[in-house]
Amino acid sequence: MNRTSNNGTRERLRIAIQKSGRLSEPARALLSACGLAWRESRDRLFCYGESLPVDLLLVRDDDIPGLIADAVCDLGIVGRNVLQEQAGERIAAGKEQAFREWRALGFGACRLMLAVPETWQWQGAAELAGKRIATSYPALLADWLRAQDIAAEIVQLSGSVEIAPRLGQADLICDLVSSGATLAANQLKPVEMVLQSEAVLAGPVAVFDDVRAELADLLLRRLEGVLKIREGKLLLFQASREIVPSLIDLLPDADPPIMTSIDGSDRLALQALCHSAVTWQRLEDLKRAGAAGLMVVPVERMLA
Ligand code: PRT
Ligand code: ZN
Repeated sequence: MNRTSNNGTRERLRIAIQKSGRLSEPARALLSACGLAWRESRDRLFCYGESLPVDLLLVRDDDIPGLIADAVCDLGIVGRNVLQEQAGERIAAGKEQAFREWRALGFGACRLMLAVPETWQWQGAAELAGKRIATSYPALLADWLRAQDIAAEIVQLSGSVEIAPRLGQADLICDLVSSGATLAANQLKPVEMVLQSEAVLAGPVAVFDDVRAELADLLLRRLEGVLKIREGKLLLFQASREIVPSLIDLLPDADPPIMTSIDGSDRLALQALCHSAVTWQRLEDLKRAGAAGLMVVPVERMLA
């Protein structure tokens, strides 16, 4: 499975993704949207790329940065929280950086938050001095505390961080939050944000110097196209030339429209790529401002 050419370079790109968990399905869906397809092996740990020489390795998310550092994998899809925590651990251990974030991927959003018991009348970060904070992210928390110039005790736990205050293991916690339901169920409230996270494409610090460079470039370009149009819609409409500037003001998140004169007249046909949902409200506003023949068209693919 590890195809190497005679001079030792790899001819296929290998991407590590989470085997099962919050990021596994969206990661596969995103790569599929980039035109990748695989043949699954029976053990379901390795998927051989059929449409392109890009294979998948299905692993635990925490293993992904290390697999990149050891060059077992070329790229990985992992939470920024995991990537930055392990980067912090490497710094603390005096190791050089071996991976970095290549691109944010727009899913798996969450925040690493400090959360305190609901009864705590929170006054600000200065209150943390001397307190015990339970977390699975000691390196990120230590960095944040250092930046705030606060000396607090970090209690490292591998799971169920949210019950630590009730068990008397800590005064507060530092954990990932998405909906906030887990905090509320444990009578905790979020007070300070340590990191804004989402799934990212991670890769080595240095660029590839063999065929993987081209494959990685191709993948990045396709990702760019897929992510750019995810929410995007093409808006088609007609308007007379003099009102076009006021219509463009109503489309703040659209690319500059392409305009074509209809029969050489002052009437223009316009097409604008909008980067967020085009709501009924927005269409009605455009119509009121003089646009006609409004049509919203989904975009399937884009290559800049
Ligand atoms: O088995 P493996 O080690 O691969 O998986 P895992 O259990 O370590 O990871 P998984 O699947 O739980 O999470 C993978 C990644 O998803 C994380 O590293 C984050 O980048 C991202 N992510 C997004 C989250 C959440 N949202 C999230 N809410 N990861 C964890 N949570 C947990 C959080 O720790 C807390 O327990 O969900 C709970 C809070 O959720 P809310 O909605 O109640 O606020
Ligand atoms: Zn994990």
